[in-house]
Amino acid sequence: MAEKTIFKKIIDGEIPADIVYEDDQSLAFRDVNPQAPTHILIIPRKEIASIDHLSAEDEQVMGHLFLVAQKIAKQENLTDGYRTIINCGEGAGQTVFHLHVHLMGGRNLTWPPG
Ligand code: IU
Repeated sequence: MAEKTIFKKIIDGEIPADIVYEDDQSLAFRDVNPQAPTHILIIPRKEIASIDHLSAEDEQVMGHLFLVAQKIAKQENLTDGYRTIINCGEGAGQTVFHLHVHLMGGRNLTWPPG
């Protein structure tokens, strides 16, 4: 069996994380290396490696992750705006192969990202 990703270990409670939200389908926790005052990762409990690994049955959970992002943005008081990012593949900077939505805010975010 393939080695568990670090995020699967967080889901399974094997390693700690600063969890800010959870429900039956998702979990959200603070990034250990934040790139903005608010930098939270929202992940599905289901093991999906990346956007490239999505199938039709994942349509609902992907929408759910963005409703969670909206909820957390309110919770974090990101009234000036925020950004959601999903890196897909090493060339795009993905380092953890459990799909995750970065939710970033609390500072002026420039465009385009690097
Ligand atoms: P990426 O899109 O795969 O590059 O994002 C992975 C993120 O996971 C990155 O921002 C890391 O700082 C973050 N992270 C974490 O929060 N906790 C960890 O134990 C590890 C990475 I490894």
